Amino acid sequence: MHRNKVVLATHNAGKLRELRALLSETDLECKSQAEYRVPEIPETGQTFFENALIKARNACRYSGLPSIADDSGLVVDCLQGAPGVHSARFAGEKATDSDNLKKLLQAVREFSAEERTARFQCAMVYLRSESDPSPLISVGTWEGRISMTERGRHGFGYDPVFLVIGLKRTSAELEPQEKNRLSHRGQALRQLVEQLRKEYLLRSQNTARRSTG
Ligand code: ITT
Repeated sequence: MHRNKVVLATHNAGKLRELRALLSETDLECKSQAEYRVPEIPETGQTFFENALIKARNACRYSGLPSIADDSGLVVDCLQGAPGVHSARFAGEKATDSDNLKKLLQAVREFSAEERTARFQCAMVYLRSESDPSPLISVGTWEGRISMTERGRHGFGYDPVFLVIGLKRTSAELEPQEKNRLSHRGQALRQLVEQLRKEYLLRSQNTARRSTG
């Protein structure tokens, strides 16, 4: 059977791992953008959605295939929503996860545990081609609090300081499957896959109708 190919438009190895795991139960054939030498593109948007579209369009342009992109970040209430769309580069252009974590813990150190409410947000898009005028879109939000110290070894980015609401663990202390079941990215991707299933079903019904018709 023909499998639908899709390029996962990210340079972030942690994200790529999570997206692949979540899509492994579909019949989509996932390609990394490295396979098509897709160059990084500046994320100049003011919203998660604008940036997701910029990345997805860039991947379609270089691969000639449909693509999925996610733009995500951590929104911290006592920091007026920072780091937000700047999460990947909070501590500077070349910042590592560890630099960003240090800067965040420093920035929230004067706030109490109750004041450290935060959420991960994710905007996801599926673009059929570079000029697709109606991408499939979805969002996910995951509520939590910023912890006082780093804990856990799983995940990536801000996971070691994100205390999940209702659990006494950080998202870095969750097994990968559990994180995917709860996370902003998991929520957004499941909604996107639902929309894709409908689209593929319609497409195959139309093809069958044409060939019998
Ligand atoms: P791509 O743009 O190539 O996908 P990126 O890391 O630059 O990679 P974003 O611009 O979407 O991706 O920035 C997302 C940042 O937000 C990411 O680098 C982390 O710092 C943080 N982040 C997003 N989702 C996260 C998660 O599930 N766990 C921990 N941190 C996360």
